[in-house]
Amino acid sequence: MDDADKVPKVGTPIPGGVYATAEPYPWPYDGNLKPSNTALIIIDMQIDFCGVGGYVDKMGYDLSLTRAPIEPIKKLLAAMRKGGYHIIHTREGHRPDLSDLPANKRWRSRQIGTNGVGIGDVGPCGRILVRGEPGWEIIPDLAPLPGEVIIDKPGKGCFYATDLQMVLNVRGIRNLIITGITTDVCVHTTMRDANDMGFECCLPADCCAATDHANHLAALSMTKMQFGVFGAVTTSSALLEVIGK
Ligand code: C5J
Repeated sequence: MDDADKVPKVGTPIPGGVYATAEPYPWPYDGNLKPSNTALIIIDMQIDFCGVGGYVDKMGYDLSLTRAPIEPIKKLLAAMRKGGYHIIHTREGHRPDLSDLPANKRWRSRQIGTNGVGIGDVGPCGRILVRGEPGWEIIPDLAPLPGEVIIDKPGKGCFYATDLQMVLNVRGIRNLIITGITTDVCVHTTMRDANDMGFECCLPADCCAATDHANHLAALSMTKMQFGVFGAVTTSSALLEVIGK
């Protein structure tokens, strides 16, 4: 046997480890998956992104796309709550006085919104993406329970201008199961930042969605490059196999 034979094959699971089937490697990389070090992050499942009359609806996108992950997330959330995992919800939104809304973000949103209505303006669900308005609320199907962490963010990534990193560190969380909408925007920005900070991330493909399905698929595909450049891609059923039903 020469030295090359002694090196474990790339991606070989560690005996006794706990892994979910995932691509391009069984997740997490070291099989260290347990409730105390793992969080489910549910990103921006707000009426503005997946409800009738919300921001995404006003922009004219197909709501069935951003609503598709609701049921898979619901199932995963129930199992992870039961298993005692950390649950973290996020909401994108701005202060009512719009002091945290960059002018270019507002301008762009007004170009695509119906009749020039954009972020901060009044739509069918109240002022679009403004904290405290009906459209900014998380949908009832995925409403946070008392005691679950909610991160309010003014941008796309969940770390920028929030205390998420501190919350994760204080709780000793290392693994992040990242779900929500949209795959190519808030989900990916968060996964990229988390990966740079050393968190071990996975995306359950059926638990996220984009306003354009091709972008969703591309975001999943780019995650898997370079043997998981940002982490791994899995499914809710693969996670439920190891987390419990
Ligand atoms: C977007 C988000 N797409 N939650 N926000 O503007 O992805």
